[in-house]
Amino acid sequence: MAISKKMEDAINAQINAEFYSAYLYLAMSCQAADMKLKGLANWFNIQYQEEVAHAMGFLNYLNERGGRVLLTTIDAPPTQWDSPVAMFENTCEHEAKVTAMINDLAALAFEQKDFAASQFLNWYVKEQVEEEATADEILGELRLAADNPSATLMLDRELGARVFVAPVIG
Ligand code: OFO
Repeated sequence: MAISKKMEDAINAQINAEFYSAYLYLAMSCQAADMKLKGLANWFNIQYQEEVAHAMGFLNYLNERGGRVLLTTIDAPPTQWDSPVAMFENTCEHEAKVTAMINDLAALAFEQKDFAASQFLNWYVKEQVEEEATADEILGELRLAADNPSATLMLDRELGARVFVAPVIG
């Protein structure tokens, strides 16, 4: 079944949103590096790589379904956050928005009886649960450590242990 124009447009918008996510986390990674928080910089750098993988997952899927990928302008992310806590508050807000977009895509697939797209989107639905839970957990830990430099440093070490594992999408 050929992909509908509406689904094609929605996936193209999602490709742009995932690349924006990548850009946002790369900006956070750079500020963290500037603050000498190496672990935090590492964590956001890996998040950036994951977002590129998410974008590529949609891009490859649209190609596979015979749709036309259209790459559009990526908005500039903010360049400054007041603290690591502010970065994760922004991350949580942003991921909630992305979840809403993925849910809209899943609803569209369902409405159009595009079960292939539904199956493909399931991966992203589950991934968003994990994305939101992880960001929320780190935000909680950072809030607890906020006024304690040694706790912040310990947390930074933990965040430095994250490694990139290319996701198998779909
Ligand atoms: Fe692609 O999951 Fe975050 O934005």
